Amino acid sequence: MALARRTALGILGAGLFGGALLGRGRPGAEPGLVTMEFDAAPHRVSLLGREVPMWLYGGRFPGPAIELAEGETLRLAFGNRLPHPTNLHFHGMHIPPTGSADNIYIQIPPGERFTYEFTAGPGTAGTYWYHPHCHELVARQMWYGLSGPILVRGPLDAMPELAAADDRLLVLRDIAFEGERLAGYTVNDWHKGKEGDYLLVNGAYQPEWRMRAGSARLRLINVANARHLRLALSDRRPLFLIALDGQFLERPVDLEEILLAPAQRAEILVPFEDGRPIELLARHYNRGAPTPRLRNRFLLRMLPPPGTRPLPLPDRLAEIPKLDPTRARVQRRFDLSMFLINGRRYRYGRADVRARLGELELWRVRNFGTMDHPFHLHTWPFQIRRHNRRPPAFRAWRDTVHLRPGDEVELLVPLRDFPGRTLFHCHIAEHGDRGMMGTIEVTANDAPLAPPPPPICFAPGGDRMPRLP
Ligand SMILES: [Cu+2]
Repeated sequence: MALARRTALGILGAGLFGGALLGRGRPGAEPGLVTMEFDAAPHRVSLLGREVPMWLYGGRFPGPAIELAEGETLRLAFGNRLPHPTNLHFHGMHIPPTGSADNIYIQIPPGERFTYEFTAGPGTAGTYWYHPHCHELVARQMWYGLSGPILVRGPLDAMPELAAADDRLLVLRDIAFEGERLAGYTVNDWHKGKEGDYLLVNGAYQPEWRMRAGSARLRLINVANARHLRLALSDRRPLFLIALDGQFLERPVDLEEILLAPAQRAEILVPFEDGRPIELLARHYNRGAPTPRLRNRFLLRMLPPPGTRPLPLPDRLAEIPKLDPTRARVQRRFDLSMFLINGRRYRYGRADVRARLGELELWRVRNFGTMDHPFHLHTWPFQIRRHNRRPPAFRAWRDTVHLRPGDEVELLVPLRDFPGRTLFHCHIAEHGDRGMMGTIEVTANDAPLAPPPPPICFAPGGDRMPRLP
């Protein structure tokens, strides 16, 4: 029974990635257990006519899709075959920040292995991603290829309007070359965040996909280090937003475009109205820093199947509880400026926020910088109460909120379920590595947590990547 279902999911998984064959969960010996195994290692990748050295998960670019159903446990045997330490962060997932789950204090030296294990709880269905979180090495490890998608399925996916759509994962990032290599780091990259001039979808440049249904469900993940993606469809067709940062909305929202800051996800439904091909476009976006001009006019072309009709839109999706701000007894403020949060640079192990498990907190985050900063909190999804004093147009769970210069957001943060020590930070990867990050400790009884293990991740120095093969 479990075997049959996993097999079915697996076949679907291959299609989800636009036909690419992927490493994926195998049926475990125990019911509800999905086992996977992959390493981070140097590989050469064919990209736009070049053979470029990169660092990859499981030899794939992007990394293998992790697919789970709510209630299932992932056991992932992970090996580090890089010449420097690394680890894994499961971005956006509401799982413990401790033990062998989303614990960024696990640091895996070169040549060693670690087995991650966690359970996707009820209500976690959605689109997430994984990447390294070894401080000061994050940006380079991501730029040179280390990230991959996570997909959790749940009961809502069985709705006829969703189940019949052509369900696809789109791992989006930019890239740049310097001869036969990926472009190396410059001093300026460490200031503004590293960007490229080509946009890729699942590692492919401007792919053409033959679609299999009258509507597509596109699970968009921005894994870029710094590139903000202002996405739209050709012919100014509307897109129907159904999920943000992995979590379903209450009902589809009709939009002309969507902005995805680094690390953010969105799921959209695209009806193929008239059988004409549709392109996914990235419009120019000014994030307060000079941005390399993109060479692509479009990211992806979708060719609808002949003779099919678009599926109806679902009219109800998830129930999202309304959080009561008067219940938020703890209020905090987070002032972002260049590479600092509340005037401080990240220091490993220093508790910048001490909080109590079970509290609902109100966080006011302000951007005093001259460039956009996406603010990310691990472990606990939050709701935006107000953005620049205005309530958002619709309710949503988020894990990364995007702030333009001068912006102020108020977040309602329920610190539920999982005590432990973890991070909040700017998700421009270079800004995080430069210290635009802080530590939050959440405990049930205010007792201090044991100190974290000594750090081993810190970069060997220099602004070039650690040596490639
Ligand atoms: Cu930033």
